[in-house]
Parts: sequence; structure tokens; C-alpha cells
Amino acid sequence: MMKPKDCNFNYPTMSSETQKWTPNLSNDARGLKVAVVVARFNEAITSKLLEGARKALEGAERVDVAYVPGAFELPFAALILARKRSHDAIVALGAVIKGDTPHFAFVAGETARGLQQVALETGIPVAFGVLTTDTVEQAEARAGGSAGNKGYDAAMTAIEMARFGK
Ligand code: INI
Repeated sequence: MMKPKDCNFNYPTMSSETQKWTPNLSNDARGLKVAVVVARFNEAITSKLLEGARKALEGAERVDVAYVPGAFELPFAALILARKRSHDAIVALGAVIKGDTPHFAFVAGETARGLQQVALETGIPVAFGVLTTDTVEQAEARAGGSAGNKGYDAAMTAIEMARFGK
């Protein structure tokens, strides 16, 4: 089996010899152009996620915010933006809260799948800042409450992935 030192490329965690692929783990948004797509469904929650994302992106060269009706529309909007190639990364924000119908599973699953597909097909990183919770209370806790702010976390991920391999 090939040992790390025999590889002709360097992978982030492989060895201290890494140069090109050492990840830049700085939280610094400077110089980055980032698009944030936000679902209006459960707006009381998603507006808090946006607040968190804006905080993480302070200092970015540009932050463009676009709104869509619900989480299900996030992949479409992300694809349109990614194809323009005007941004270093995209942050998708939404809140899918379980109700009494199977709708939740379809919306949550397709949103996650679609966002990953956009990233892999375009090469523009898409951070998944979509809450999928059983209750409104759980969503509130993750949108600036006791469990932090997943919008902030997603924006931090976008910053890291925008710099990945560069
Ligand atoms: N959209 C959400 O963002 N969150 C939800 O919890 C949700 N639920 O539960 O229905 C939701 N539905 C709307 C969906 O995203 C689409 O906008 C709609 O189906 C039209 O395509």
C-alpha cells in the first residue's frame, strides 16, 4: 500500500511536509466574495441564521444576499449563482421543521441533496446552513439561542472551503 510520503501529492492531514494542500483554517473572510441564499419559510428563524452568517462574513469583499420562498428552492438559486462564477462560496440558509406530514422529509432531503449537487457540479463550495429539526424550539436554539448559530457556522465553513486547496 502506498504510504503518505510516497504519494506525489499532499493531502491536508498526511504529514508535516505538506505545502500546497495545507488547509488555511483562518476564519478571515477578507478578499472573499460570498453569496448567501435564504429561505423565507420560517422567516423568524432564517433571519437569525442570516444575522449569524453576516457576522462570520464581516470583512468579506462582498456579501450578496438572495431570498427564495422555501428551503426546497435553495438548490435552484444556488445553481444559478454558482453558474455565474461571481462568488468564491455560497451559503444556503433555511429552516425545515417537522410537521405532521411527510412533506418535511422530502423538503429536507431534496434540499441537502440538491445543494451538494450544485457544489460538486460547479466546483463552487456550498455550505449547508439548513436546520432540520423536530420543533420550533430546537430551531430557535440553533439560530442564535442556546445551541449557537448554525448560520454563523455555515458561513465559517464557506470561508474555509473557499480557500481549500488555494
Ligand atoms: N420550506 C421550508 O423552508 N421549511 C419548511 O419547514 C417547509 N415545510 O415544512 O413545509 C417548507 N416547505 C416549502 C418548500 O420549501 C417549498 O417552498 C414549497 O414546497 C414550494 O416548492
